Amino acid sequence: MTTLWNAPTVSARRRVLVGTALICAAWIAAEAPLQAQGEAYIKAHYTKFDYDLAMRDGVHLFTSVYIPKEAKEPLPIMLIRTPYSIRPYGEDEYPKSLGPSEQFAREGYIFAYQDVRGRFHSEGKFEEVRPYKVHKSGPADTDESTDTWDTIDWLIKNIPNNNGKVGMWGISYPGFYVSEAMIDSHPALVAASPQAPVGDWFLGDDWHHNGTLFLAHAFRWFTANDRAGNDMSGKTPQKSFEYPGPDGYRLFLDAGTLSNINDQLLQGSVEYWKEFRDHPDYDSFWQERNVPQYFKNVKPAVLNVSGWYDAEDMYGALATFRAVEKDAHAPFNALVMGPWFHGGWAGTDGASLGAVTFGSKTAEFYREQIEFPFFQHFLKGAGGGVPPKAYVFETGANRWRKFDKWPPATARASEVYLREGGKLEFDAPPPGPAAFDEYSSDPAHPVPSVGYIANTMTREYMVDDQRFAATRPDVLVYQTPPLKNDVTLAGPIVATLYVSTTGTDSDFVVKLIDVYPDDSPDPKPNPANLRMGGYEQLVRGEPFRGKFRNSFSKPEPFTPGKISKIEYTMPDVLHTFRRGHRMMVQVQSSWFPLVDRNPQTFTNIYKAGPEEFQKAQERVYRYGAAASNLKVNVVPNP
Ligand code: PG9
Repeated sequence: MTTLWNAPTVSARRRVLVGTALICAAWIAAEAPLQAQGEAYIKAHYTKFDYDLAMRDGVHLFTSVYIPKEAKEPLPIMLIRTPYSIRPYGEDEYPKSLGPSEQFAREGYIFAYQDVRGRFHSEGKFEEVRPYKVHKSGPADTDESTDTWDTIDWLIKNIPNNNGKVGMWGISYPGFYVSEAMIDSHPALVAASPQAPVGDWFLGDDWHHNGTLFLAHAFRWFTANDRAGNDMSGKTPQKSFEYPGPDGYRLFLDAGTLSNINDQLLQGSVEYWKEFRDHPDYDSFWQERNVPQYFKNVKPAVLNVSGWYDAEDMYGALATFRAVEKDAHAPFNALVMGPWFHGGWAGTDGASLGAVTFGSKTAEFYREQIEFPFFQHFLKGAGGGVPPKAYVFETGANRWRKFDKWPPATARASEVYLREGGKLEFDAPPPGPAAFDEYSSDPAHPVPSVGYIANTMTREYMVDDQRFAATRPDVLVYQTPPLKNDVTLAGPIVATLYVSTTGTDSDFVVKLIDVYPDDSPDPKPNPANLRMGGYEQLVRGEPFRGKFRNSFSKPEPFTPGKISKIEYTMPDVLHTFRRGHRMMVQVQSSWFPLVDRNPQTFTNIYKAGPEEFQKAQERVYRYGAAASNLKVNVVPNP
């Protein structure tokens, strides 16, 4: 047995000893493995070394390396790069856990944690989702891909007893850094797991979905993480916004316009708000931050992970999987989707979300049977083999499915149509005459995004009961009769709407819902007083900003009263509507405060004044030439 008590040879600028144990931000908790060993275990089995690693342009990145005290063989290195602080700082301070889950420390991997450029103890200038530089003129030209390359190069040359293989993992923002590492990657990076990585900040991740602003989420995240005056020493907790009360709907509605939210609530303290305001369309600023376009000749094995109910970066996970698949160079590329909220696969047992239960501890299963074996296989040549192309949890039926293609090869394209009398049918409506349903959309009374009081985007909103919305006059409801057989949908859902509006811009929100039978049992015990009979579980919901219907880069006003087609792709599902359940679709023009309000006037909404917010009469058409529908893939049941 080799004893690794000696410090590795240090060619980094200096070793540093700083700080004490520190902060615990709510969003980081999601990443902490549930069954962490505890600080005492880590301290007993690992020795910590701190380095300032010089990048090619001379900027130093702060890196803590944890080395097992005993090892039987050369070991792989697990690297994570984060903007959220690699606390605790100081070589005598140890965290409660290391790696993606407790198995990794028990197995005895080497771990390297790094503050990215410009964050906490690292030098340089931080840039949100720093774009990859396609053309580099010299060593001064760095990006996250080069910073990772330089880090890995130093680690494998200087950390003793490593086996020359590096694995990377990270959830959300750290997932973005894994994606960047996969571009022009260092040859030692052999296994990469981008977990809910940012893929595109305008089309579907975090701040924007199809051009709408995810207001409640952006407001909370920026105030907690990137606001003037935030403490970057890593010694004290960062201060998030002090909400005056629990009611975000009231807070944001009373503030009125987005400019007021910036001026009055944020008091201009979030510098990034300027980017929102100056780039209201999908211009080159956002386009160069689209990460998946850069995946060319990907070399590491890739495990893409996210949750069906990941409200933040499910788009990025699916887009990353598809781009690596299309590139077709990676030695391995697989997709894992479970019934999880953002990061729930790392921080919970995955047995339930909100009112919905999944029949087993799905996240534990993932950590033990999918994630750990993946890294064992590619970093140590050990374990029981690799996961299939798609290892995906089928919600509704509550079982794991394995497919060798995603969406599954057996999936058959089908359409489900909005029909007269609130019906939802697999048969198209008759050719004519023109038929539609209509509602009045009033920005002064937007449809709430949840049926309870909350001041931020909630973890469970993506499975919440939609009965509160179904009863509103500004929400259209279409549903099937109780199903005679199970219906399983797999893959993306394309919403095709034929609409007209009396305004010049409007949002449309499409929600696909699983309606439970009236006799569905309530949980026992039932402390939250859930009523599951007739529960309307959101399966997938996405908004679309109408002015982008022909191009995200060149918005166009609606011609009042003229029928226009809106077509957009909603993120994938694997969901079974059980026999006796109904399929339901709801259509509405606001989803507040999850999504900012559309003034229903063609304008730059970030600068819009109160006078531009006006009521509009919306029509959704449902006849031959204008047959609004959802395009789905139906999978035969085994
Ligand atoms: N979804 C969060 C995020 C990612 C990237 C940038 C900013 C925020 C996160 O949970 O990290």
